This record gives sequence, C-alpha cells and structure tokens, in this order.
Amino acid sequence: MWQFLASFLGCLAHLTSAHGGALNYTVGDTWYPGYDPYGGDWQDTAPWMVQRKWITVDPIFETDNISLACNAPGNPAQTSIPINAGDNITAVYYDWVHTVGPMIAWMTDCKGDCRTFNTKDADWFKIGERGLLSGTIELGMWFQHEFGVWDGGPSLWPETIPKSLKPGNYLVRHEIISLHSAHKPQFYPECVHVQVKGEGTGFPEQEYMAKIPGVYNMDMPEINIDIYDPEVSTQTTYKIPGPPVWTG
Ligand SMILES: [Cu+2]
Repeated sequence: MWQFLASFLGCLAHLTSAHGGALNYTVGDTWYPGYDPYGGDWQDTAPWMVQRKWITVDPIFETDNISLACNAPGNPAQTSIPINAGDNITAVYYDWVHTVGPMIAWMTDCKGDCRTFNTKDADWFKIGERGLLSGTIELGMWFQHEFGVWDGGPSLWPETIPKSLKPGNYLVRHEIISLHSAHKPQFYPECVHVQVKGEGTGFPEQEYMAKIPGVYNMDMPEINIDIYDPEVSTQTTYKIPGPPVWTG
C-alpha cells in the first residue's frame, strides 16, 4: 500500500511539476524499461536495469553541477542494451511539456565496464542534436515542441549509433535543455548503458570531445538566454552549443 501510495504521489508530483525525462528505450522491437525516479530503491539491484539512477524529474539549473553528467545520483546500472553500430536507439518520454531549446544525444566510452565507470573521467561526444526546425526562437517550431505529444502517448527521440564506432561499452546520454525561463536554463539528462557491437574501428578525435559538466557556462549566449528579449526572440537561427556532432 505504501509503495502504491508513494508511486501515486510520484505521478502527481510529475504532473504538477511538469518536468520529466527519458523513461524507457527501444532498439528495434525490444523495449527496455528505465529507472522509475519514483519507483523505489529496489531498482538499484534489478538485474535488468540499463539506466543510471535518477530520483526526481526536476531539472538541473547549474551548468557546473556534477549531476549534469547523468542526473542525480547517477549510480551505474546493472546491465546494458546490446546494439549494433549503425542502429537506432530511441529514448521514450511521456508528457513532455516544454517546447523551446535543444536536445542533444551524447556518448562516452566506459573504457571497460560501465558498472565501475565514473563520469568524472568521461570524454563525451555528440551523436545527434535537434534544435530550431523553423521560424523564430520564441515562437518557431523546435524539435522539442514537435516531439512532445499531448495525447498521453509516448514521445520518441531516435538517434543512430555511428556506424563506424568501435565496439565496446558506452554510455548514451540524452539531454533536453529547456529555455523557456529567461536566463534560467533547465537541464534534463539521463544516461543508459549500451554495449556496441560491430566491425567498426572508428572513434572521434579530440575536437569532438567535451567534459560534462564543463561544456556549458553562463557566459554562453545560447545557454544564458532570454528568448523573450526582442533582439533574441525574432532570430531564426539557434546555434546548439558544444562540439560538432560525430556521425562516424
Ligand atoms: Cu519542467
């Protein structure tokens, strides 16, 4: 009963706070549940868990917050999603309500077992990013808006594991940045463990790499932004911050 009540309250909190995150993943026809942030600690040792632990759908506001890497507390998962280089991984969200700001998918090499990998040692590279699709910064169509469905169905965010990426254990980090509050960016990151298979030998050069936290700061006009400022609101381009995407 208490468990039921707790998760019921969790749902209410989710709806009233109007935040969220990557709750599940799909690869082909296979569905992988993520860590339910209101589902309880028993998930920490669930042998099927592929997502790093997170316990609130609230955003992170600080660009130097250590939890920017894989949310809080970010404990490693027990297992990983097997995926071939060149295949898609789709992150699944529900009830996503924010509409303005970029969405970026990142990866980092776990240099061995992801279960013992500390993201302080991570060099992250982008595998995909989605921004302003058309129109203006304030009122135009962002992928984040198009992606959010309002009928209770899942919001799907597919990205491709670069085809030439060398096999190994990696984290995939899905990050939504919401910019609807002036000068108060909101970061929503979640990480999933993946085991990449294939014949590739590729790996991105240093120019594609970033530290997280580190890649963003409040001196960046794309991050510390007021989308309602007339000088900004009418612009029709938005440069997604960080290194270029490595497509392999
Ligand atoms: Cu929110």
